[in-house]
Amino acid sequence: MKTLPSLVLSSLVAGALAAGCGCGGKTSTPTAPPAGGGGSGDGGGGAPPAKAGGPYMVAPVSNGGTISGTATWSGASVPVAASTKSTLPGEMRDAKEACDHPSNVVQELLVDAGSKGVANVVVFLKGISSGKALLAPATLDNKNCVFHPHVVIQPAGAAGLKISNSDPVGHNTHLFPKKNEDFNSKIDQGQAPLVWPKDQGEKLRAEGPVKVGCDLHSWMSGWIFVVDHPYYAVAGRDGKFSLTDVPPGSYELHAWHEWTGKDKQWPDGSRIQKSVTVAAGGTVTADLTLSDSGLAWK
Ligand SMILES: [Cu+2]
Repeated sequence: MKTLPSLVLSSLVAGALAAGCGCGGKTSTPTAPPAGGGGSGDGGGGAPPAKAGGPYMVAPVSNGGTISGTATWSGASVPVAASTKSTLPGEMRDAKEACDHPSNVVQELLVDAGSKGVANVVVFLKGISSGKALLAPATLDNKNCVFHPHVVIQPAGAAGLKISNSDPVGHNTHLFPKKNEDFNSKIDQGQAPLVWPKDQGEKLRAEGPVKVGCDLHSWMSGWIFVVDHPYYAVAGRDGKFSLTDVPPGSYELHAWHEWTGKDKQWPDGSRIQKSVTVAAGGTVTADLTLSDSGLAWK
């Protein structure tokens, strides 16, 4: 039932999908790159250098910086009139109602009515080799006949992604990775969580987005984004995001959103990048816009 752009103009709901951004919008432009930039973190009191090309290494970060910003809708108009019935994934009334009325489900593009903040933009550093500890492994839940959260980050080096089912009905979670291991399995009501990759010896190899669907409920749509370190964030309902404890240095900052515009130009969503330099204890602001032309840095 994915007609054109699924979109909801919704008022902010405290706590919902929040990325925990406490950034406050304060901008601090780094004056000069610290010595030993390029992500090795070996200058300015950052993390010690990691072996180039090796796996991510956890190391103490002192005087780390912050990269924060807001993603907002910048199109001439919001592409689709909001449905007053629309709700976020996980906010449906109950599973049966949700499964019986899939048209209520809005997932691909969430724009806040007041601020025009865009939820679910993934922002991450590319190629950072050492720093803070990996975050706790994520869980992708089948909840009220949608995936919750709608976009889930999975660190490549962490234990597998748990896939659970909180619904009183069965699901069949189907992942569509291009490079990582396939996954296609039913998960019954009350069943213990499954894990991707199924073979725990199998590591996720490729960073990037993986489409998720359910073979039993065609409207169910979600994304897993594989990142090989903990420096990532998913924009909350207000479009805000924040990467914290970043070792001082220069990095490639990447941003991704699934929105493909009316013409479906980007099968794997829209992705952009730019260089940023984080000074010791500093804050870099990296605001974004999203429109039918895709993502752009502001
Ligand atoms: Cu399902």
